[in-house]
Amino acid sequence: MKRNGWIALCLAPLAVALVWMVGSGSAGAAVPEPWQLGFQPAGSPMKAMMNDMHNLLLVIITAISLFVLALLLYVIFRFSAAKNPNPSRTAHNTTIEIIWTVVPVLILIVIAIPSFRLLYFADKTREADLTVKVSGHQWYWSYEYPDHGEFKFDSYMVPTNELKPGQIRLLEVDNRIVLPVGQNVRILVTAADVMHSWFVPALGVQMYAIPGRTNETWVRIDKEGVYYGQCNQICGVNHGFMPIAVEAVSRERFAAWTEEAKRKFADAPAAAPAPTTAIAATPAASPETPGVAQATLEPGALTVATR
Ligand SMILES: [Cu+2]
Repeated sequence: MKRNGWIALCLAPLAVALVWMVGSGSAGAAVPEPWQLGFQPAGSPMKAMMNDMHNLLLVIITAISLFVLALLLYVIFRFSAAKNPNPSRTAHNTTIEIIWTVVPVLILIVIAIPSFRLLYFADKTREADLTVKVSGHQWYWSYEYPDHGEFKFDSYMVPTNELKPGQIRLLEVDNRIVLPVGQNVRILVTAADVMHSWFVPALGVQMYAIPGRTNETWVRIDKEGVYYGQCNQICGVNHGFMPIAVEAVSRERFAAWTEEAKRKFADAPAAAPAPTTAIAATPAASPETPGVAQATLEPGALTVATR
């Protein structure tokens, strides 16, 4: 085979990988698909940057792997005992040592610059148009809109036997989190019981939900649609059954939805059970018990006021 033939043979897997990757990324909605290879289409600038980062790394990794493979093959054949009966006694070569030190450093710099840019871009938004609070529970999510009347609601998975036509098994929820497109949404993430993680792949958002701590992330959704995600921190027996459905709508529809939601969820308080510590620590706090008017659990101290 001529030299050109060898080069073509070496580059073929790279070309196949690129075509596969680009082809798989451009089809379908923001849901996982059977036999999917590559990411879901980007629904936010953050995810688009992540795709670019991934594509850059894939090219670099493939090039390095092919280069090392070619070197190995060359050494195996060219310097076999049969072909090279009198081995060289060379132990040092300053030029090649400088090259194999400097080139990897340059490669790491090429990777580090977009990587840090992406990390800081994804970290938080300085100008948030609105804030939503996400709380993880065993095993559902609850969402709060402090900028729109502080209404709050829970979001449970729709069980398989209650799915309506068109709903996606294990991903559809009873109450979707609704967000406006084209606006910077600050997302505060916490948990009520154990660690969870709020993960919506097409939006490039993944944030740990940790009890007693509020983590911050943000998103700006490019176009309307439904973006599905899941809890991706193993959080107990129903970890696989607390999906996330983000419905991105226009600003007008979002304004209308918040008005409607304010009324809908006003008289439907969150169904979450009260924290067990509070119940256990204040057994005498019920209004029926005479003599004990109030019991409040403060951090570190139990104060009981008697009449
Ligand atoms: Cu979870």
